[in-house]
Amino acid sequence: MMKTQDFIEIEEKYGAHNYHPLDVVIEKAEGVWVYDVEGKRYLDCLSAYSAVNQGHVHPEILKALLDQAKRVTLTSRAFRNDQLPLLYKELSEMTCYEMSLPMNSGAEAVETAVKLARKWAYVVKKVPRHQAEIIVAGNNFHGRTTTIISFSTEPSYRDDFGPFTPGFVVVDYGNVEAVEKAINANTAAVMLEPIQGEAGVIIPPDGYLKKVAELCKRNNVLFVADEIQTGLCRTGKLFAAHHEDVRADITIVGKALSGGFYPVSAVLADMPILGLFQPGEHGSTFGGNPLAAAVARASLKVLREEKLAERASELGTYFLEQLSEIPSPHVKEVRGRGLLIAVELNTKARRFCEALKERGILAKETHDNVIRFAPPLVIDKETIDWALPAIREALNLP
Ligand code: IF1
Repeated sequence: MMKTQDFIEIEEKYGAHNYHPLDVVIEKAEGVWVYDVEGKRYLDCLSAYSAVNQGHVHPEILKALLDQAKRVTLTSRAFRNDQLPLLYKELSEMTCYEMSLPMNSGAEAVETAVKLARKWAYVVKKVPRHQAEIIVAGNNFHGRTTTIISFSTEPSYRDDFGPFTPGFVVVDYGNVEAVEKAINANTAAVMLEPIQGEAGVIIPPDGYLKKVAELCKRNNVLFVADEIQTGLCRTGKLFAAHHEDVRADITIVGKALSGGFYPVSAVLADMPILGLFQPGEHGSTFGGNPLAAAVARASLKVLREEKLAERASELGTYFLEQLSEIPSPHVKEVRGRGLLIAVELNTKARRFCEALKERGILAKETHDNVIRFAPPLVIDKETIDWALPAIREALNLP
């Protein structure tokens, strides 16, 4: 029988070392729980970075996947399929955007939004060709492609991978005046995460998103919200921008669009913007395939039917309150919205994540000193109450 250490040795020997995972080897999962190869159970407090908002292996999404896999999985977009139109319609009804464009990974959807904003700038705003600028925020995370890392401010994501794609302007996150100063006649878009996930669950000052959206409107600039991590109920609303009553011109979704079964992402916008793409200008072999569309339809249905936004809001408020009350010499700040919660420490977080793992809770540090608590949205109060004493113990290591 292969044990944890055997799997780790094989992985380290044959796999690229672009990650430093916790040493737990998961073999199955259900709801909020994952199980390792030794049979130990853990509460998943990462949810695959918010991809499994619906909980692991949700039975209804599983059924949709299996049913569709038996019929047809891939047609390419050279032919039509009977699932994609229904996904388009259901996405539109749920998100109130007129149209969408399906891709696979989050990074691909961000790339798609960048191309779309540029095309809009040239065709509609009449920016001189190849002069369009997109304003982004410092400490952003939008993915790993060469264009996206071109405007990353994290040296390890960027420095060894140039030359970079031009056309991006970085301003401080949370500062409206900085955006205002950066806007010029060539500005196509401002692209932001409504809450910066990877930067450590950074919530911008109240009114920031609203003011930036208004600024964009006044200056004929598109407001693009990357809701890949914050969207689809994670923060207690369908989109995190809704906390400030903002409707972005373009919203990007991914991760939980498939409930973790399969990479499915999409760009959402109205006809005057998304209608600009002409046949041949953009595409993907797997984007919008019938298996992806069936899985996405089921994933959206679960978000609606299980009222996961309300659940994230209620349980997130409770979890945040309880975490804030944990006395610990190491905690600097507890912050969050819905079930996207961060505990910022005044010391390195890794050993606390190891201690949590020993106590049956999987959480991952981000940026050295932040622990993220983002369980699947199907978690209940009893499970949070079960976790709290273990978290309290771990946060009080010497
Ligand atoms: C990794 C972080 C989270 C995202 C936003 C686009 C993407 C992501 C707002 C790209 C992806 C993931 C990627 C994953 C770790 C993870 C992450 F810590 F790196 F930043 F979630 F917090 N926009 N985030 O959060 O989506 O192409 O990966 O589907 O290791 O890169 P993708």
